[in-house]
Amino acid sequence: MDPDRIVVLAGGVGGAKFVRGLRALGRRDPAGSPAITVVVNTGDDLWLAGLRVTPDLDSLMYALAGVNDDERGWGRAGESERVSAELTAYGVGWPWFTLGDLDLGTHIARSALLREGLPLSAAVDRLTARWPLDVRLLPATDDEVETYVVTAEGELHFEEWWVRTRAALPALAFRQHGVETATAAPGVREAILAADAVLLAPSNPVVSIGTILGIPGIREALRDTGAPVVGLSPVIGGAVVRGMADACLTAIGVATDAAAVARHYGARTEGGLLDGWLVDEADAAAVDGLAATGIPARAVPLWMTDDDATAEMAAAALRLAGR
Ligand code: FO1
Repeated sequence: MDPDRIVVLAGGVGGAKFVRGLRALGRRDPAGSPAITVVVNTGDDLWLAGLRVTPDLDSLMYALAGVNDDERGWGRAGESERVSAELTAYGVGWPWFTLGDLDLGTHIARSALLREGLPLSAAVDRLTARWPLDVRLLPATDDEVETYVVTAEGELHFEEWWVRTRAALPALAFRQHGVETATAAPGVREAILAADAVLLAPSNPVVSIGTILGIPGIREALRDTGAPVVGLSPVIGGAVVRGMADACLTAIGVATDAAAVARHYGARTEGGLLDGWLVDEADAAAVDGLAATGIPARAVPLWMTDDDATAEMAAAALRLAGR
């Protein structure tokens, strides 16, 4: 039978771990190894030191290539920072946003391809061709749609809010600059409509998954696809697994709670997104309530401690999707 066509909506750090586990699942059964397409958040992207930097696409590319810095969750393993020190000495870029030497190789290559006139999705194909990822990465859009955070001190690019202030400045709102005129990247809608299953990775529901959903055409494709849509909670036991997703959830009035995030995405039968939702065993008590609101749920271990654990989560999500 055709391998399943699975589409994952994902951000960077959590998304990378999840997709690596989903890929590992396929390797267990090569006969049925799924064809995986990841629609990746591009709202964190920015021009810095004259280069186009795409954090979430890079986290996924590096993690799937096995060249990522596993501790930090971003950037390259074995990195050095000689050029970054020079940029800081010249006062170019952000001294608090480190662009490592190997990482700069990626940003220079991408910027060169973009300057040749390639759209971002074509540049991603060129960069990822260097490694056998076994996974297709698609930017959510080829247009520059950047997330800005409205704070009492004015609007900051997401990366400035996230990295320089460590999300300490309360986010009053999130704005996607340029989203009104953006379109989904080539292949995104088609992949969602042709999918056998669509998974929402345990990424930040506001600035990663939410940003993808905000790109015109993507939410409609999710409504129209014949594929079941199943999400995995990024919140375990009332706390986010990593990062500052709770600061983002609070900003949009959503409780940092596995069931609250599911309700935020909404039941597909009620016009929302979800045909199913996975919570961690710590949140098993939420399962019945979610079913009562039209969201079938299961409680399974959701800690992505390694590829095997993550593969089990992915298998549970596909089972819930009725694969
Ligand atoms: N995160 C940090 O906390 N400090 C940094 O200096 C930093 C630099 C950086 C450079 C390139 C890149 O692609 C990502 C980088 N990140 C850094 C991580 C980034 O904030 C995250 O990958 C996402 O944007 C949030 O999920």
